[in-house]
Amino acid sequence: MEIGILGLPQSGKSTLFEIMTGVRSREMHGETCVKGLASVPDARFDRLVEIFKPAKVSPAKVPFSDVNAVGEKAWDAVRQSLSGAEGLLHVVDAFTASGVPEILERYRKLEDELILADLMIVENRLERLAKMAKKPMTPQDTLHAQVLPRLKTQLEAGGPLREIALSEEERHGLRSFSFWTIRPELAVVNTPEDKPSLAEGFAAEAGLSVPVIGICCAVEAELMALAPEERGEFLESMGIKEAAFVRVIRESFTLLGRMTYFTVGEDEVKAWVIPVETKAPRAAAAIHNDFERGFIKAEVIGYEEFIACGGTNAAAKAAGKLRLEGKEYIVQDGDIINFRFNV
Ligand SMILES: Nc1nc2c(ncn2[C@@H]2O[C@H](COP(=O)(O)OP(=O)(O)OP(=O)(O)O)[C@@H](O)[C@H]2O)c(=O)[nH]1
Ligand SMILES: [Mg+2]
Repeated sequence: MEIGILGLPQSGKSTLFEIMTGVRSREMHGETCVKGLASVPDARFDRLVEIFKPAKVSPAKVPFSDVNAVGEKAWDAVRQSLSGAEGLLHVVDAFTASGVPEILERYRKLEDELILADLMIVENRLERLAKMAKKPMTPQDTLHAQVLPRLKTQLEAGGPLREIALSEEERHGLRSFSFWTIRPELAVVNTPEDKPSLAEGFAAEAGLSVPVIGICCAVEAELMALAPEERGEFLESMGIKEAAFVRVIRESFTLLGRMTYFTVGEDEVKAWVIPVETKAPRAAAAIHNDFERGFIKAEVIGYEEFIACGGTNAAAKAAGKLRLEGKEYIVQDGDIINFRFNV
């Protein structure tokens, strides 16, 4: 699981990356691809930390990648560095734009390049398939021959591949292409300080099928340069309830279809990241592979319920709210779990 940051040159990619991860990518000269982890903000997690006061605090993390590439080979470097990224964060410079039309133009410029890059891959593959028409086809070839013309039509019409309905099998068969536009995307509009409304203007005009978040990176970089205890006051003085980068991280996390469950105790409170719809033994494997093999039961209580019955393990147990779940249980977002296993 990883999110790649994309955008035209000087759009604020590294600034946003630093705000979210604390890693100073702009100062890492010579490193093409810089990786960093952003903690996923979660009020439930913070509350659990308050309750248990653990020795160790481990929030959920999302890895982001920022690419430092200039010159002729920049595009190749970006492609290579981000080939493994599951999702994309497309940063658009609105802080030097004259208005919504120019922001749209900038967004389209990169989006069209991505569409073109995908189209070239599709055309190459279709050409090769046409040449081997008389040879026996593998199941993979057959799948490509069936699906790729549909993708070609979409790309030629200027549409991203993520808008096409694909079966799980088709999606799997297309994985090796690492298409840009098949991956989930979040558009981030980097607005000028005095015109945050440009982001809504852009979202309304663009009519995209991807989520759009507005952020003023300059202001939020200032915020993060402050000591943590001064940040609340700064936000208040700006009339902001929550920093926008927090929403960017949270939305990125959701974009990849991930959720969290918690393990709690005095030694550690930890948020574990798993795909939605994960069954209990698989969820246990996030902690340790042995937990999946030796899975017996999961002791589960939902976060809300845990808080409602007093916010302690003893109270939850006394109220009979701890459920014992088996192998088929699908873990829910916010579950507090204690696995019973045998290895
Ligand atoms: N006024 C203003 N300037 C910004 C904002 N965000 C970034 N900048 C400035 O724009 C310049 C480029 O920012 P970067 O974060 O390095 O942009 P980038 O997309 O990583 O640039 P490249 O990696 O060179 O493509 C820097 O001088 C930033 O200080 C913003 O919200 N407002
Ligand atoms: Mg940069």
